[in-house]
Amino acid sequence: MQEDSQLLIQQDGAVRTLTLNRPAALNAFTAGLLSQMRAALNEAAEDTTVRCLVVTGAGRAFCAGQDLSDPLVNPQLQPGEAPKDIGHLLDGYYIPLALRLRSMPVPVIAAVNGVAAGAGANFALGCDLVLAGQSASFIQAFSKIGLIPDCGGTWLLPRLVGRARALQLALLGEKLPAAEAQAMGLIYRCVADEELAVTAQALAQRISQMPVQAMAQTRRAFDQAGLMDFEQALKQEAVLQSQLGFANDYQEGAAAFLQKRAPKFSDR
Ligand code: T3D
Repeated sequence: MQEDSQLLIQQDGAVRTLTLNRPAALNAFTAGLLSQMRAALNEAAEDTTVRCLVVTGAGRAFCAGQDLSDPLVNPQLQPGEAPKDIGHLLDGYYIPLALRLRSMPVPVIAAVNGVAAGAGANFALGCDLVLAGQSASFIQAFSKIGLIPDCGGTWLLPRLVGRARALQLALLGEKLPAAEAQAMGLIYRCVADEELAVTAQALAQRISQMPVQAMAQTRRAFDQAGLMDFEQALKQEAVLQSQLGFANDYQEGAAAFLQKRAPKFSDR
């Protein structure tokens, strides 16, 4: 692990942990950090030793969203300088990152250790299970700088908490404490700050022993079912169940149940 890297990568057994590491800027995303995160997700997706991922932040924040001082977006224009098209930033960095995250072949846990703002909040919410420390918070900071939620926020927020609360969060841009985020169903669980890392690692180790291929397909089925009618969703279930029925994990899971022993899952 290189301590001076913007993204730290550690592995413990089948669990890989990616730590955003720009604590002085609250781990705000630069073009470099966005590229490193995408590359790390690609590597984890390719590496069959990885069966669960944890993403977290170094220092007191999870991620403050886009680094507003990054030359790619720097709005402090010189006289006569034309504004940059920030749509290119989304096309080139955030869209590929969000799609990569949402199509990982293994479950991804966000361990939100402090404030998660803007694209940092929506990157966390795009993960499969979101754990947060009690002092963490979520801020849809976009409205404060004249933007709309990105990194999947317009899709994720209404689905997670409904239109009324999604609009409340997105329009007002207020700080939502982790406990309230759990209460409204935005995240999985809020835990004591000092228990966050150990809880996230224990959950990841537990998941790494589970049938992760089926878990990744469950995420995919949920995401696609949101765009289908009931009958289409039933048919999608049949297609995916058919595929999984031929996989080793189903054979192993069913056999282990009948033989009254612990299963050993291996598909990915
Ligand atoms: O062009 C585009 O932007 C397109 C892409 C959009 C995607 C987005 O994510 S838009 C949203 C961008 N993020 C924000 O607007 C959040 C900005 N940050 C804040 O509102 C606050 O920092 C927080 C509420 C997150 C935390 O507040 P606080 O009081 O705990 O910390 P702080 O003092 O504001 O920040 C500490 C340092 O981090 C400070 O640096 P300094 O003064 O100690 O040298 C601050 O400038 C830096 N920092 C925090 N957020 C960012 C940042 N630096 C650059 N970019 C940031 N987003």
